[in-house]
Amino acid sequence: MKSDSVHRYLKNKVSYNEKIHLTLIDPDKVTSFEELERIADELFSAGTDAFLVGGSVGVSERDVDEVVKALKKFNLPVILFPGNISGLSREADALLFMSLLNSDDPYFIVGAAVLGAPIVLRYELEALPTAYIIVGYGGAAGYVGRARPIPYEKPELGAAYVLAAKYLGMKYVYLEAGSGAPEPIPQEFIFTSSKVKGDAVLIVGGGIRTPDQALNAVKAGADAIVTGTVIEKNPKQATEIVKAVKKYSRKH
Ligand code: 1GP
Repeated sequence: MKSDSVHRYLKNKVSYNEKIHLTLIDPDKVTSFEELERIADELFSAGTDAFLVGGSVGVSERDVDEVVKALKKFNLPVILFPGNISGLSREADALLFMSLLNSDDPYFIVGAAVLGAPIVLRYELEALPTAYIIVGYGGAAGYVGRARPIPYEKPELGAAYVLAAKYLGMKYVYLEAGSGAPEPIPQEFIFTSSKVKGDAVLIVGGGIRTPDQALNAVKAGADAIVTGTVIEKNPKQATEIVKAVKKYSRKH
């Protein structure tokens, strides 16, 4: 999978109005590979569309390699979601090639991308150009990335970032509340962003713990939702979220 096939795979789903579920695995949180494969198998059977692999803290390239190799067995795209250049792996299919648009630090806006780009070329990874926008709580991603998170009460500010991302030619926009956010991004915020996103794929994550919260996000206009923490804390519930998203897709 070394051309634009992951992008085509995801865009094809969006074009049929299918909502995408992305399973996020943080290599720093993996304690047992047997357990990882068991949970990944359940999520695969429930219909998750792809795996994201990444984290903000404590992730080495070797850790990422091992997790990616374990997930490749499922015949789904494995997409890197790197917190830094140590989050790259030649074993993956693609990566969210990100600019953290609302960081105050040029390193996270473009510096890490510059350092990582030659590695992406050498590893022949498919780059998915992604505007990463941190909202509300922000979590470790917001703290490490020196973001100024956009308040949940300011959807118009979020929409201005999304519009800027569109004009910059970003194909993906990721609204991130931060891993373990106490509350997911409100519907009005997602809706306002979805109205201006154009052809970009709108990814929403952070704090989604229940099927209802996942459905709220897709009903408000998210093309894809990400769940991470709930997979670690309550894999059964995570499976229910995947089923709910895929069932909604079939009905709409
Ligand atoms: C974090 O958006 C992801 O980068 C997922 O967040 O861990 O809260 O599901 P959760």
